Parts: sequence; C-alpha cells; structure tokens
Amino acid sequence: ALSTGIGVGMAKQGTDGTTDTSAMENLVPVPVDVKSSEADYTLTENTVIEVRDGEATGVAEYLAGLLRPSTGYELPIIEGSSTGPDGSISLRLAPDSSDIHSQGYRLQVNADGVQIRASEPAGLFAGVQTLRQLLPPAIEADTEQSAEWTVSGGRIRDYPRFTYRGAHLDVARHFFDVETVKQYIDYLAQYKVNHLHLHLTDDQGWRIEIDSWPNLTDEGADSEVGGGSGGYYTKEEYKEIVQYAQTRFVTVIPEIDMPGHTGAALESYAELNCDGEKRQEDTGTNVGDTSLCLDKEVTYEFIEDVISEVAEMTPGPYLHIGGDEAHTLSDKEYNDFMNCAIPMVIEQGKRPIGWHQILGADPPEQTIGQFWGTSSDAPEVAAAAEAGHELIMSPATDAYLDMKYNEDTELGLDWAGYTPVPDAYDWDPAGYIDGVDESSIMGPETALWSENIRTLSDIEFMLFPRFPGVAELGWSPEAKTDDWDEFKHRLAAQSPRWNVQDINYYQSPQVPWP
Ligand code: TNX
Repeated sequence: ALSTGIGVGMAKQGTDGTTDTSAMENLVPVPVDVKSSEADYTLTENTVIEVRDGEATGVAEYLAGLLRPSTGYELPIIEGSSTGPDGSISLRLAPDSSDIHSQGYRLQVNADGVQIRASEPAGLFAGVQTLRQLLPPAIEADTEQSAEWTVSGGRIRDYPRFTYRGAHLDVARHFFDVETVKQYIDYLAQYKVNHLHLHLTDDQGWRIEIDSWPNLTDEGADSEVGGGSGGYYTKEEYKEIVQYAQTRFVTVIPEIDMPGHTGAALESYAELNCDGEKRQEDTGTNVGDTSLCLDKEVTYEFIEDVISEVAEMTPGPYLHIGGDEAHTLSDKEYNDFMNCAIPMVIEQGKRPIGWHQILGADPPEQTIGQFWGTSSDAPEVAAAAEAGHELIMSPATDAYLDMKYNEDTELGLDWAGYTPVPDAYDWDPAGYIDGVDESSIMGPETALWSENIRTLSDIEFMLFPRFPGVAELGWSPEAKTDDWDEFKHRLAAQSPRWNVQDINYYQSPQVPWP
C-alpha cells in the first residue's frame, strides 16, 4: 500500500487511482492515531489466531467466524504463545497497560503478523472491527473467494470519545424478527456502536412476552401499522437477542413506553382504561392520543409487574420507560406518574432512561434523558444537565434515521425535515444543546422509527450511509470529525464492503462513490 499522497479532503488512493478501500487512512470510524507503513501482512492457509488468555477466546472465535468463510482457511485458535509458519493474528489482553482505555485497543501490522492488544475483551473486539476494514472487501463474503488477503501495515492507537454509542430500533410500529435484529446488531458492531435500544411497545403492538399479563402478547401483538400480522419476542427469543448482542459487546436497552404510546396494552386489558373498556386495535400512525389510566391502582400494579419482568430478563444496567408525547395528560399528571414509575426501575436495580420530557418530572439524578429535540435552544434540558442528569443525544434533525434523505425518498418521514447524508455527520453530540457541557453527554444514539419501514432491506436503506457517520461521531476524536469533505471519501471507500455484504444502501449523489 502507498503511504504518500494523502492530502486533506482526499482519501487514500491505490496505484491504479481508485480508492484504496482497505488503507489505514480510510477507516470508519477514524482512529485516534494511525501510522501506516509498507509492511503489509498476508493471511495464508497457515495463519493461526493466537490468544494468550482464555478471556480473549470469545473474540478470537468471533474473528475466526468472520475470516473463515471467505478465505476458506482453517485459522485455528491456539492458546499460549505460538506462531504459525506464516505468522499469526494475536489477541492479547494486557491488563497491566493502564494506558489503554477499557474499550480501546492497539493494533500493529507488520510482515510477521497482526497483534491486537487491549485491556478488556471489548477493546479487542473493537480492534477486530478495525482489522476487518484493513482486509480487502471480499473478506465480507460468506462463501470462499480467491483473493490476496493482505492486511494494510502500520500501527493504530485507538479508543472512543464517548463510552456510550447507541442505536434505537422501533419494533412496535412494524415487528422485526430475531434474525433481522441480529443482523442489525451486526451492523452496530461493524461501526463500533455498543448499545441497542429496542422500542418494544407502542399503540400498534406489544412485542415482549410478560408472564403476569399474558393478554399483552395474546391480544396486543398481532397488529402493526398498515394492518400486518405483527409479532412478539418470547422471553427465550429476547434472551437470544441479548446473548447474541453480548457476543458483539452490545448492551440491549429495552424500552417499555409509558404512560402514553400504550394503545396495545389498553387494547389487551379493559381494566387499564379509565372507562373500563378495551381500546380498539390501532394500525394507524397517530401519536399522543393514548394513556394508561392514572387514577387506577391496577395501573401501578401493571407497570410494576412489567418493569420487574423486563428488568429480570435484561442483564444490562438500563431500562427505558419512554415518556414521550403523553399529550392527553397535564404536566402534573405526567410528573406524578413518572415519580411512581422511575423509583420502580431503580428498585429493580436498573438506571432509568426516558425521552427528555422525563427530566421535567425532576426525577432522581441518575435518571438519563434521551434528547430528541430539533433545536439547540432547550433550556429545561440544559438545566437538568446542570443539575447532574446525563443525556443521550438523538436530535431528530440529525440522528433520526427514519427521516427521508430528500423529497424523493419514498421511505421514512419528514416531520423533522430531510436529513441528507452530510447532515447526519455535521453535528457534535456534545455541542448540540446550548449551555450543556460535554461531561453531561453519554454519547449519540441514532433512532429508527418504523411507521413505514417494513423489511431488513428498508432498514438498510435508511441506515446506510448515514449510520456510519453518526457512529464515527460517537467513537472518534472531535477534531477528526468536523470535516464532511474529508469524511465523504472514507465513507465512499466503505461501499465495496457493503456491496459484498449485499447491503441495500442509498446511493446519495453527495457521496463520491468509487
Ligand atoms: C416521534 S421521537 C416519536 C415517535 C415517532 C417518531 C417518528 C419520540 C420520542 N416519539 O413516536 O415514531 O416521532 O419519527
């Protein structure tokens, strides 16, 4: 590989003038520190994956799972210190290196092999995602390819700007099966995003089995926007998603939206309605016209049961209780309700998250607000941050990937405006809201609402190419993420991989595709 000719605003080119898709200069997210060299390593049928520590074996297996199908090589995982005749990929946990951030890693490639060092398995995993991009795009194939499996030479030192990097998926408006969610998780992992927020309940469907309230799924799950058949995750399936995510160092955050957006629960149980009658099935896209009945004791028994069952099947530290668009309630009613619900989450040992309206209830300091506003002028949110609340940043103008790219986009919505590809990248998670300090920001999170998103292919179209941009804002240093004209070349260099992965991405004319 060449190491010259890299100017600002120009991705690295190969000798034939085309973008060198696997150059160290073209990584997304861009690492903290990169020094490329000419000393490439070539993977062969003799390469071994070497781990020094049992704790690294899971990551080694994941890596082998990525490399074996396309290379057709055996790539045995060997514990201890041994090198194959043609070198090895070595994954090393170095707990003594206090200079490595818990999610960070160091990667070194020379003619003898590849070494990834980290203080935690999560860091090794991030390093593996980097290694993946240093190989030719054909590495993404799921069948054997004939290629020269060259890894670009050099050294990388890398760690995230924000420890929290999230992606939300609405499985309520349209239901997505376990396989689709697993694929979504894989896209997150590919771009070093480490939290999956599942919007599990809404007016149009209840998507998670709750033993103590079986009608939620017996009656409340068989619908979706447009009248489709819906669906839900059994507890076993939910655990399968959680475990799959764990192998990719992704934490699942379940959201049970309340007290609004509860039409599916109100349709399942008459007693949750103030008038004692079951609500009609909802297959439309109205928002804000449903609420649990706040005057009934059974409502609080219901949320306590649901919160405790969801907490019990969720190993991650967070539980999201929605709290958006409860338009039928007064501020006092809403705040009183939240001041009952939030302690229930804390009681279950989870940290509560809510859409940023929840901060208006003046909840305990550990409550996290997820900002979904459209303006930098949000004094209530700034005041809550000042009072100690942390924020997850999902501004609808930039991070709502259900917004259309432009007026010609068929999928998606436009209530927050259009979000062309540069806009999803041209913002700063820590600088969006006036008067909020970076120390209050946990990190960015993309949202993907599914009013008219029905299939994996639809998901891919809205995600790519915007999602890798937001993922980079979450991972990479601020000083390296403020130039769309530089980023667009690295983004373009990802597309040969997406082609091999068969991702249905939007071929925006604003990206200089190779
Ligand atoms: C607003 S954002 C909503 C959702 C919709 C979304 C569509 C938020 C907290 N609530 O109910 O699906 O807009 O973009």
